[in-house]
Amino acid sequence: SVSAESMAPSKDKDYVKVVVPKTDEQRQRIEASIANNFLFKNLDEEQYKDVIDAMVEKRVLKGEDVIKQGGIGDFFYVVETGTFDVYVSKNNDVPELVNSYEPGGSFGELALMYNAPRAATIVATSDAVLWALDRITFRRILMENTSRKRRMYESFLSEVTILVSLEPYERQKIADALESLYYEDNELVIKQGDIGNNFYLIESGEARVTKVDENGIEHEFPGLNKGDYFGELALLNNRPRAVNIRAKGRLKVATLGKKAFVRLLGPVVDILKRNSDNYETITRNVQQGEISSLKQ
Ligand code: 1OR
Repeated sequence: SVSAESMAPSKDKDYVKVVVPKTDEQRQRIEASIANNFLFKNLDEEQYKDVIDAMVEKRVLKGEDVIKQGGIGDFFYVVETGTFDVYVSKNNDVPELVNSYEPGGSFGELALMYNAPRAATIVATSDAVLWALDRITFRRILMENTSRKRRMYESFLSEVTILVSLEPYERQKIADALESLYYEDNELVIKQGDIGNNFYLIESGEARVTKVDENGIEHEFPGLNKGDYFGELALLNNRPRAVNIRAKGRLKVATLGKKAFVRLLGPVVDILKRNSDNYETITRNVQQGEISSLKQ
């Protein structure tokens, strides 16, 4: 159900703000739907209000195509309720299932960002409620941030060994969710025994790895460098942090929260788990006093 649109004048001469009238209840539903979506982070109050003003509620039935591959990009969508499958057909072959979305997810940004045809077909796999944002508002408010972040992390992520098997689009989604943090020399990034909430990639600098054993003796392990990752173990196994990680000199990391880690690194979880088997070998060697050049 698409309600009537009205246009309100704005300070900027180049555009008129889109204002689709809505109830408080609808506003609350939008806010809940975008609360954990990275594309909506870092908006100022006015941008946030403009986005909510412009959104249109769209109800779809199970089996309906919301987006057709090859079509023209008109709206960006956020999922309030329901589920969706994503199909891509290459060279007119039979469409292949490549992705899916749940409540809180969003799709349809590519065609709007790059003035390109729709890259995929999106079909509702249940009855669903979407919030649609028009192309102009999307480009005016959400695009700058999104493309800047994707550009910023693009070359770094393409060099991270653990991520090489991912599709470029999967790395872009990781870029959307990353945040960079700086640590000064010797500052603690991860404390042994703590609960783990984040996963880290080293953007620049080095990190030291130490572990305190049952006798209170701290052992030093081989360090970590640019492109290496850490912090996955506690997230994979729901266990306390296994080691201390400290900055060695100035350290810059890109970090993902636990939810984003689970959602976005699903395709490489097996590799992460396989690599973590090596930790035991490294630990044994270090405890036997053979600090070797072994690295994961
Ligand atoms: P859009 O405007 O092109 C289709 O309309 C949307 O599907 C697209 O924006 C994305 O938001 C979404 N490749 C391209 N688009 C995808 C993909 C995808 N997944 C979701 N969309 N791939 C799947 C990566 C896991 C790559 C397949 C080769």
